[in-house]
Amino acid sequence: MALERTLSIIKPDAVAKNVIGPIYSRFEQGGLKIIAAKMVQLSRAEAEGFYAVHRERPFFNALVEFMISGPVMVQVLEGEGAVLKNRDLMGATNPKEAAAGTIRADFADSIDANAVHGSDSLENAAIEIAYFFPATAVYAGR
Ligand code: RTP
Ligand code: MG
Repeated sequence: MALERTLSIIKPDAVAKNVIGPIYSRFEQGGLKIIAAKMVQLSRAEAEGFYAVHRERPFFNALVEFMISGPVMVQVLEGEGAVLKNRDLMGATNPKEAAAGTIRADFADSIDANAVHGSDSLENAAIEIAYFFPATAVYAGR
């Protein structure tokens, strides 16, 4: 497996629930290193741009409204096979279907308020990291 980077977002529901710390522990216990992070309040345009691939989906407006409903915590995670590893730690999109012990099983309320976002491919990870972080903002001094 290769060393990869992926983009993670702790969504407004989980920030409001005060569970950034426990979610960060899941990443770290899963072997992922947080190499950049910032808390941001997304504008509507930023949320729409970030989720542009879903523009035609019926849930798009609800997704954007939710993502701008409060601050989010955005981070770059690095580790062996980080993209899939993070998706495994997150669990299924719908928390009702998420495996026990996953972030969504433990911290998400619904398919809309589902605690975390994670890049779904290495290609999208590079696009999403660049969307939020200039290269100089990512810690590279391992
Ligand atoms: P994410 O992008 O946030 O990491 O979530 P995901 O890959 O697991 O799911 P994705 O298919 O990319 O969908 C993005 C977000 O849209 C909401 N969604 N709602 N009502 C629905 O059928 C539905 N499907 C997706 C979820 O909040 C999902 O995280
Ligand atoms: Mg997705």
